[in-house]
Amino acid sequence: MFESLIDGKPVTEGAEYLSRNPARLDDVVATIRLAGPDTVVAAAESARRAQREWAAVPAPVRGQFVAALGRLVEANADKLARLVTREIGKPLAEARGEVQEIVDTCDFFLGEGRRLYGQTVPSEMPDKQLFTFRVPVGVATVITAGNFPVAVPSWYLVPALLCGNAVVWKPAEYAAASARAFAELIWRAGLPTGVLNLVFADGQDTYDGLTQALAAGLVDKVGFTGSSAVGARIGELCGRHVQSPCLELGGKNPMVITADADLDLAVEGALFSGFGTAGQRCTSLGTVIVHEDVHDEFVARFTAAVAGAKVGAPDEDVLFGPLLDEKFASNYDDTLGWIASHHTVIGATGRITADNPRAGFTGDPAAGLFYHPVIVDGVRRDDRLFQEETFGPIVGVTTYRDLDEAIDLANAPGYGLSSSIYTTNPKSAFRFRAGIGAGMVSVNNSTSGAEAHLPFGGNGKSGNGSRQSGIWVLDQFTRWQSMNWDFSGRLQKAQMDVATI
Ligand code: UN1
Repeated sequence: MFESLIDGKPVTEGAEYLSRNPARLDDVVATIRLAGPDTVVAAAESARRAQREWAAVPAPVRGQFVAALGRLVEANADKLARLVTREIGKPLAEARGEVQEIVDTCDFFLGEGRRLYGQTVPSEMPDKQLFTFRVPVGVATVITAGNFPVAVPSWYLVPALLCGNAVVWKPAEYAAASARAFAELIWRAGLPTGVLNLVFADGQDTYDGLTQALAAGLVDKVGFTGSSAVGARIGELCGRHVQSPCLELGGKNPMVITADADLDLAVEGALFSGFGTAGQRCTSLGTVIVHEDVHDEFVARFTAAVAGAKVGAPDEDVLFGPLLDEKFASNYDDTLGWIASHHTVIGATGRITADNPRAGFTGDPAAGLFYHPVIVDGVRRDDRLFQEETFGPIVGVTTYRDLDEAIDLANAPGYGLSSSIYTTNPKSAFRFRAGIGAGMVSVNNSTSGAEAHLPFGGNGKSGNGSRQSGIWVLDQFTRWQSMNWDFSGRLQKAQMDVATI
C-alpha cells in the first residue's frame, strides 16, 4: 500500500486506488491510498515548517544533495526505467531516456548551487552600492502528469529544492509507484523529509486542498503540467491570490514539410513525433502541413513507414506500447469516435469506424490498452482534429501552397508549445522560426525530445509563457531581491541627489 507521506509519515485514511500495468490490466503495479483536501493542506503546512531551515543550508551544499541524487538515480536507473515501463506502458528505451533526463537535470543544477548568482549594480550616487539577490519563493506545490512520471517532475523538483524551497508534490495517481520510487531516491540523497511531501489525491480533492492552502497563505508557487483545461482553472485560482503559476499544458504541434525537404528524414521525424510514446507527449506531433507538390509522395512513404512499425509490449523493441491508463483510453475512444464519423482514416491496419472506434487493438482487449497508429489525410482548418489535442497515436495531414500559409496554419489552433519544419532552405527555416508562435522550434527534427537544459514551455493554450529547464527555470523558483547600501554617512536621495561630472 502506497500512502501520501507528510514529514515522512504515511497518511492512512482515504480510498484505495489501483495503479495497473496498461499493457496487462490484470497486473496491479501498486495499491495507492488517495488522500483528501486536508492532506494537501497538511502537506503545505509541513513544507512551510521545513522550508526556512532548508533555505539556511548554503546553496553549494544544496548542490551536493542534487549531485548525490543524480548519482543515486544513475545507480538505480534500470530499476526505475523498468518500473516506469510497467506502470505507464512507455517502451523501455524511452523509459531509460526519461531516467537519463533526471540525471541530466541533476548534472546541470548541481553546479548551479555554486552559482545562483546575484549582481552588483552601480548606483547613481557616490559611496553607495546596489545589489541583487535570488531568494527562494518558499513553498511550491507541484502537480504533474503521468506520461513523464519522473523526468518532468524532476524539472520542477530539482531546481525548486536547489533554490531553497520546500515542495508538495502531487503526481498522477496512475503513475504513483514511479513517483514514489523517485521520491524515495530524493530522500535517500539526503533531503530532510518535510522539505518534500508526497501527496496522492485525485484531481478535484487536489484542487480543493490547493484552494484552501492558497487562501491560508501556505503556498507561494504552483507548478502544473497537464491539460490546457485544468491549467486554465489552476491559473484562475492562482490569479485570485496574485500568483503566477508555472503552467506546462497541451499542444497541437505542427510539422511543416516544404517541397525541397528531405522526405525520408521528414517521414522518420513524423513517425517518432507522432507515434512515439503513443502520441501522448505534450510535444507530440498534431498535424503535418505538407507542401502540395510533395503531399502524395510524403503520404505514401509515411503510411508505409507507419504500417511497418511495431506496436506492442513495451518491454520489447516497439515504436509504442499501450495508452497510459483507462481514463486516457476512454477519452481517446471518444476522439476516435468523432474522427471516424468525420474523416477518411488511413489506418496502418484496417479502417476505424464510428461503431467500433477501438478496432485496431493489437492485443487482447481485456488485457491491454493497445491501439493502432492512425493517419488522417485531408484535415481542414476548421476540423476538430486540426484544432484540438488528441493525446493518442493519431496524426492529421493537410497541405499548403506558400510558406506564409503554412505558418498561418501552424499557428491556427492557438496552442504554442512545439513546432517543426523540414526544409533544405535556411531562409524557410528562419522565416518559420520568426513567424511561429510556439515556444520551441525544431528544424529537420522531431517536435518532441527537447534536451534538458534548453528553455521548455509554451504560449497561448500551451502555457502562460513560463519556462522550465536550464537557468531559465530559476526565475520560477526564486524571486529577485534588490538591496541598496549607502556608506556616505548622509541621506542621499535617488533622483534628487544624482552625482554630476
Ligand atoms: C511532456 O510531454 O509533458 O520534449 C514533456 C519532450 C520531452 C518532454 C515532454 N523531453 O518530448
